[in-house]
Amino acid sequence: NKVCVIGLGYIGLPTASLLAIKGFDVHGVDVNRQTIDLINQGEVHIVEPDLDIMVKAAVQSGRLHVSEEPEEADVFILAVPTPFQENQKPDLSYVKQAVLAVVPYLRPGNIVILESTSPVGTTETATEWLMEARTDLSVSGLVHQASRRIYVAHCPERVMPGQILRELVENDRIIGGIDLESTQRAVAFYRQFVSGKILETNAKTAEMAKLAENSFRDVNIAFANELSLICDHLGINVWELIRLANHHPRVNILQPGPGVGGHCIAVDPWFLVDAAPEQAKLIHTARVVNDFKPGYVVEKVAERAKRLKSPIIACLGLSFKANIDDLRESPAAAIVEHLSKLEIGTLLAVEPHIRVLPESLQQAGVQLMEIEEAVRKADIVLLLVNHDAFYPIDRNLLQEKIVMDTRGFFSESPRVQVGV
Ligand code: SAJ
Repeated sequence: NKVCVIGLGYIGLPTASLLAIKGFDVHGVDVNRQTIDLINQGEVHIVEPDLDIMVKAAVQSGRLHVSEEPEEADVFILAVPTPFQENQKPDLSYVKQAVLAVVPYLRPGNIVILESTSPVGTTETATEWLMEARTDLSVSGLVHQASRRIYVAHCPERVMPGQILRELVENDRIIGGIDLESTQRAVAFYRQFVSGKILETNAKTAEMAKLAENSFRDVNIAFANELSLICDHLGINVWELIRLANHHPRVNILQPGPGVGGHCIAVDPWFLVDAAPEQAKLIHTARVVNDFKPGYVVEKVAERAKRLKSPIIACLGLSFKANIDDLRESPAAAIVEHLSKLEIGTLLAVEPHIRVLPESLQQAGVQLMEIEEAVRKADIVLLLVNHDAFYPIDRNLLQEKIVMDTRGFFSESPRVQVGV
């Protein structure tokens, strides 16, 4: 079986190397020349545990080769970006580019699988693009068309960054074909390397399932964030409140934070708001609540800083969530950048997972520092990311500091400014 994977990002590259390791002949395609050269040397451009070992093994086995052009294959997997800028339309240009790139190589019997998180209906639209370009092929179920038949399906990803390779194999997978035969052919393909359950449905439901999963999480995070705003208003420690409420056997309130980052949870709900603006009210409001938090944190810190003469503020954590080095779409990084523009004091940044500050923070005069030194120097300690690496910090150092904790990280310590 030969597989052509279009898009070698944090889904495409792990998928391509896993398939090669499992014995498939894999051809990977990307538009980025540097990515291609790196992979051909067995290196990776993505921070993901064990991925470099997998890619090196896959390339050395001779079963993974990558270039800028697709090749003929039995299965084509499209794993390209589907960016969505709030208040705009979903950007399907990368999907269209990938579909048109594979068009010349399609043969009867091929399966085309869209793995990118997409607005409901994208897989059907992509099928129309294919049919317009290749009138010699057919997606009709009629018997006399069997010899020209190709199959199209959607199979969304739900891997957790940091555990991608394990989850790719173990997670249950939803497979939605544009018709029953497409579903069944795609299912037969995934059964060859997925140990999780294979769940069959149609393409639109598969697209919707991914959006529902991440919107579910965003709404639940918004509920926690709204509780943090209410508790600040009422003078209640929200961390204590949630800990107590979660003792209810059927209550599981998530954790408030300084905002929702990453390019999944903060993005996918917008696909639903865009598709059903009149109906997706709770999902839309959750986005508004979550996107309100960064500005709220900046306002609270500025309020406290203004009461001090030229304060030093130690900002603990810049990444979008704990124990990773990804600063893309990170509320923590956005908060630090916003604070630097207010010029309310000296900003020290502590981020154990990076070596160099992003250009924007360097230019804003923010200094990257080890946690002990930053906390000693600071008047205000602002905890933005609950990195495990912050646990050892001596709590006595915090006694005479103003601690603003957006994650309930120090919540067991007394004298902690609640909420935020
Ligand atoms: N967050 C909170 N409070 C919480 C949980 C998360 O503030 O209680 C924040 C995090 O700090 C982060 C953001 O939300 O800024 C997203 O965090 P996340 O833990 O959801 O991490 P992601 O975005 O890396 O992973 C999610 C997962 N989806 C679900 O849990 C439904 C993952 O399984 C998906 O594969 C991934 O999105 C994706 O690729 O869609």
